[in-house]
Amino acid sequence: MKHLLKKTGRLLFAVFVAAALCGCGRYFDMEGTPGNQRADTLTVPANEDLIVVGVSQMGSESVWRTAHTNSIQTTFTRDKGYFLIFNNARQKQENQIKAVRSFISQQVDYIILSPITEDGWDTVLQEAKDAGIPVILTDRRVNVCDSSLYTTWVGSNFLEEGKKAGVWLEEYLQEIGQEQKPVNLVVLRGTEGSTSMMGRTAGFEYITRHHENWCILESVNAEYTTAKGREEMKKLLQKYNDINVVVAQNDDMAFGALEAIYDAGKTVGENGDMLVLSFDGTRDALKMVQSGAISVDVECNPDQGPYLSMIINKLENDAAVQRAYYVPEQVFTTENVGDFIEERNY
Ligand code: GZL
Repeated sequence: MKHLLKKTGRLLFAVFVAAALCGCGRYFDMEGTPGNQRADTLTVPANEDLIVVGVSQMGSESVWRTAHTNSIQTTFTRDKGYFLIFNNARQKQENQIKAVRSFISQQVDYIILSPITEDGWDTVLQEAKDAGIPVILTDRRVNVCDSSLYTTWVGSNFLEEGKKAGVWLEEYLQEIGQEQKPVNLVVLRGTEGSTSMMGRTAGFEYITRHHENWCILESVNAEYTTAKGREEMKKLLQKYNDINVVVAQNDDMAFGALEAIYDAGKTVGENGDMLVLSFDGTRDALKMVQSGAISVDVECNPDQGPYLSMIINKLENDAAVQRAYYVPEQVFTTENVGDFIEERNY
């Protein structure tokens, strides 16, 4: 298998490092990358035929991210034949770049990258390519000049997610006979420059453009966090007294927005002052869909670990892989949420 050849190289590399540092065949995080969730030094027993996978996760900004991390960490385990080197970049691209360089210097077999934003990856991904290490993207995408700098990508169709939220609102307004009435919306956007934010924004706006009576009063960056969602929603409520719909591009921002709405003495839901639309579909949010506080939650599926290991298995056996793998997703409403909430494990 491919990584066996690399393993020999790694062993020689590890012996060299060990000899130099009187270690014992240990892997070092050569950059001392901050936020590394694993020990700075790792030991891959020489007698184990493990596939070494370096994972650069952008951070832990949301419940969804935690579930995404959990899916990866429960997939790439030693009993399944992997040695996982996992790094949490704490929302900083420069930490992700350092982590990727550390993986390259440790000559891992594969690099898995969940890029916080799309731009700024050409140089370090070229270094990975030059080192002969395949890079697999998960969740968000990268904007690079040479698409051969990564092997494939696993994630969601964010444009469709945005459209799904818009279509739900269209159908809801028709059901209550208000499809012609003016609708004032505010948008809490996710991380600037992220694939998910750009896709959801474009998808929702595609639907908005079909309704002259829909007006997006303001769209603000709330960074996918509850704190920023609360802070930005408070400002919007102070600025506008006629908000009909809040589009929160993830559940964490929706939670913060709801706090600000309640603090302002406003109500939400079918008979409230405004509707809250959200994305991700985390368990706590689905409880709010069940209660009507959140009107619709467009699922974003974080369970991408199994797809990533399927891809690595294909690559290990020189099998062809697709350029993209889309995870299955649905839309949760008060009508159907009861069928799914119990099985929600995040
Ligand atoms: C979506 C992912 C987003 C989630 C947020 O794939 O990029 O980032 O919707 C997370 O919860 O922070």
